[in-house]
Amino acid sequence: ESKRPLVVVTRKLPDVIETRMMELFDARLSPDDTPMSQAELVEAVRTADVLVPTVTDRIDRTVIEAAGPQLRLIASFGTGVDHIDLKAARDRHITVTNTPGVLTEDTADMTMALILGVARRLAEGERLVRSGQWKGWGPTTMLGSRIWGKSLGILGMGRIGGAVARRARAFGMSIHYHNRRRVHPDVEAELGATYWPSLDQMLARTDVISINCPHTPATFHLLSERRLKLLRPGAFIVNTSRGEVIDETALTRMLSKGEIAGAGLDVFEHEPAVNPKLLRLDNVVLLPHMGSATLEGRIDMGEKVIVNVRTFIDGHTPPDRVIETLL
Ligand code: 8YV
Repeated sequence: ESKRPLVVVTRKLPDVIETRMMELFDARLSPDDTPMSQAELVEAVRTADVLVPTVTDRIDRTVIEAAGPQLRLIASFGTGVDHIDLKAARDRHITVTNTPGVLTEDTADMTMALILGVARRLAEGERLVRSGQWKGWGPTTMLGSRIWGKSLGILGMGRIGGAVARRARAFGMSIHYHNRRRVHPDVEAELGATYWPSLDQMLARTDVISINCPHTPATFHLLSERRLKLLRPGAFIVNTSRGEVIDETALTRMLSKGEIAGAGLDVFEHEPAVNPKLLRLDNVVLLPHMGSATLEGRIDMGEKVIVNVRTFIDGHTPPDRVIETLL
C-alpha cells in the first residue's frame, strides 16, 4: 500500500470533515482553534504533502519557500485566495485550490441581512431594547430608510454578486453593477441588472453599494475617499468580501461626519482588529467575518477540499484549481 499523504490542516473543521480526512489521509488536524503563527506554518510545510490553510493563514513567499519538495498542493478552505502568494506558489510549482460556489448563497444572505440591518437600524433597535432605555412606540422613533425603490450598486458581478442581485430584486431594488467584464446578456437580463463600465458613474447613482469582488492588487482601496464621496446623499455601504477593498480609515471618518449614512461590515482591513472609532458609531452594523458561517456551508467547503486533495493525489487536475492570471 502506498504511503498516505500527510495533510496538515491549520484550523478546527467540522467533525464529519475531520473524521473523513482521517480515513483518507495521514491528516494532522488542529487540536485547538487558534490560528497558526508564521513559525508554525513554516514548520508545517517542511513535512506536509498538502497544506489546508484558511483565510487566517498568511501563506506568503517566506512560508512557501520554506516548503520541502514534497509539498505539491495548497488546498485552501475558503473561496478568497488573497492570503496566499500565488506567484510564489507558481514559482515552486505548487498547485493552489479553493472552495468556490458552496458559500455563494450564504454570503448573499448575509449581504441582504446587512443591507436590511443598516437601512432598518436592526442592531441599534436591538441595543435600545436590551439597554432598558426603550420608552415605547412613537411615530417618529427609530425611523430607518426604505430599501424598496432604491438603487443597489454591486461591485463585482461573480457568483455572489449574482445571488445578491436576485435577492435584492425581490426586495424591489433596482440593480446596477460594475465588473471588469460585462456578464453575458442573458445573465444580465435574468438578473435585471444594468452594467456600468465606469465605477465612478455607477456610484453617482447608487443608494446602497455592496462589495462582492475579491481583494487583489487591482481592487485594493478601490473604494477610496474620492469614490465614496460620489455616492448619493443618504447612501450606505455593505461589505461581505474583504476589508481591503475599502479605505477603512476614510470610511470611518466619513461615517463620523455623516458624509456616508451607514455601513454594514462583515470584514475589516486588519482583522480581527476593528478601527475603534467604528465601534463608537451607531449607524454601522459590525460582524466578525461570518458571511459564510453556516454549518452546512462549512461541511460543503470541507467536502470540496477533500475532493480537490483526492483528485490531485490521483494525478488529475483538481476541480477548483486557482489560475492566478484569471483572478
Ligand atoms: C471563510 C471567506 O470563512 O471563503 C472566504 O473567502 O472569507 C470566508 O467565507 C474563510 O475563507 C474560511 O477560510
